[in-house]
Amino acid sequence: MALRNILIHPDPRLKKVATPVTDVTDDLRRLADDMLETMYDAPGIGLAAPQIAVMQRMLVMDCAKDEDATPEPMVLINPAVTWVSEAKNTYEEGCLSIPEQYAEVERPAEVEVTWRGLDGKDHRERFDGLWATCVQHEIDHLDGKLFIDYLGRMKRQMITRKMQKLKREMARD
Ligand code: K1U
Ligand code: ZN
Repeated sequence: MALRNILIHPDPRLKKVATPVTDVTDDLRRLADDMLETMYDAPGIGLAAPQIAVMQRMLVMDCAKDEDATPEPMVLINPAVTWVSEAKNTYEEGCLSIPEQYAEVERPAEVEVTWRGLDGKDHRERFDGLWATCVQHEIDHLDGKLFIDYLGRMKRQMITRKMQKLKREMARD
């Protein structure tokens, strides 16, 4: 297993639509392991493959409540939202590609998602609470969308400028 570098916004790769996965291979299983290790190390509750510059439709997440809870890692290949609730939920979201910036985003409170698992089988599940917020945030990454795209132009520009400054500082160090 290996830690991967997480891309920081703005980066053109974070704006691209990722490509469907065709086969569940050992390479893909190794990529999933790396993604989970990178997510837990960050730390985060989700990570999408484009965030580590792999333009494939795969995401990992673990929204198990507290630090002492048993880990509940999930790997979703080619996920698709098949149903959304009318009820909405607002959550203060963060993003590992936009460090230390948080903003309230309103999304459907419940979603049904289908995906292929690492077992090669098709899965279908309804998510609510933080799991619902997280899976929508991660699927957005696969479609080149960031949580700041839900904000007004001024707020989005302010965050983008902060990230440009952060990247300049990181490049200097
Ligand atoms: O996709 C990502 O960038 C990961 C992101 C997922 C996410 C967070 C909040 C709402 C929706 C989706 C994160 O994990 S940011 C870090 C974070 O939320 C967190 C970190 C440590 C403990 C608990 C949460
Ligand atoms: Zn994110």
